[in-house]
Amino acid sequence: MSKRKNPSGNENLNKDFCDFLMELADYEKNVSRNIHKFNAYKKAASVLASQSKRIESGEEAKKLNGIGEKISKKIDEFLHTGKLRKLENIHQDENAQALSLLTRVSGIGPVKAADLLNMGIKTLEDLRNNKNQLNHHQLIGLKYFEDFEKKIPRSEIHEIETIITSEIRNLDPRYTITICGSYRRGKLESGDIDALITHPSFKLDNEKRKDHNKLLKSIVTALNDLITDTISMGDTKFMGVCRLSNEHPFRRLDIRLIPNEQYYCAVLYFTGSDVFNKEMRTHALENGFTLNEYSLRPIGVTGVPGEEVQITSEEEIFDYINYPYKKPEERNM
Ligand code: 8DG
Ligand code: CA
Ligand code: CA
Repeated sequence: MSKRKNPSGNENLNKDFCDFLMELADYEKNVSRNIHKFNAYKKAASVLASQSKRIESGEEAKKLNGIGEKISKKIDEFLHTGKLRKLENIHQDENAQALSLLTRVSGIGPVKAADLLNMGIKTLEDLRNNKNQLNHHQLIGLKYFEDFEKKIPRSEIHEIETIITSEIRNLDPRYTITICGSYRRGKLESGDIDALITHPSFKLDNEKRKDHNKLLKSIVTALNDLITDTISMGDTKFMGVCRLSNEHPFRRLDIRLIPNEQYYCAVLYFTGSDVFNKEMRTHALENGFTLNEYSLRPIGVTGVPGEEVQITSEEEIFDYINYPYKKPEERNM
């Protein structure tokens, strides 16, 4: 794992707090299925990671945006005892451990994991013995479980980016290709590869829209040497598996074909981080705009979103909502 850096590029001095908060966040997502607590823990971890000083007490932490009474108490407990009773209990809880393991399989979410657990399926071996319970995505997740857990070094994504770009430009030099996600934020390692593609003729209101699934098909075909498995193939979204060479692990690859008008909102969204996206959406709302992965729209006096704003760069989105521009590397929250 790369060290979490705060925005000034320094090492994260609160990493031990962030680690336990992220473990609690995962627990809330996968076991309790409490999305509010999940978000609260992630937000708290993000705020602590962005501090340029070591936080010395719960009281000090509580002054930070996004840290309340409960989390500040956990920080005190951790500072005083070096551990958390809540996490100790979770570690002792067999069912919680099973749910955490099952949700590590690509395609198995918290609900599916709970179903499997109810059937007595708790381990990878149980999954291998009950393949009839799994869909195509989950079977691929199981098949490549070990490889999908491995982080992808930046240099490897760069090589994959070079191949994708040259193969697609071979089809048509007017394609624009952006690898988003943590790679675009400058991370040294990523969990998967998020490729976004657009083309000047790929417009929202194009009459020939129904032909566009052929575009994505031809792109995936052109990447035949790289792509090893298809998880799902829609008109605009490919989910699959790729491998640089026999010496490399199998990697998760998503390719999205985005209408031209929506490209920069999509690039912004899929660059993340998700905590950054949330903050930016909140800021947009405070400035009278609604922002999502498709568009930026002003909110009228009646509270109804108006026509989408025409956007031709990421910077424009920041400008419209009066938010100082942040380079992708500054969006690691
Ligand atoms: P990683 O793959 O290295 O683990 O990190 P990542 O690239 O930041 O995460 P990701 O799960 O691949 O998602 C890519 C971006 O998509 C993320 O940075 C922000 C955006 N995004 C959200 N919410 C969600 C969501 O619920 N699911 C997914 N897949 N992406 C989301 O803002
Ligand atoms: Ca990613
Ligand atoms: Ca992804």
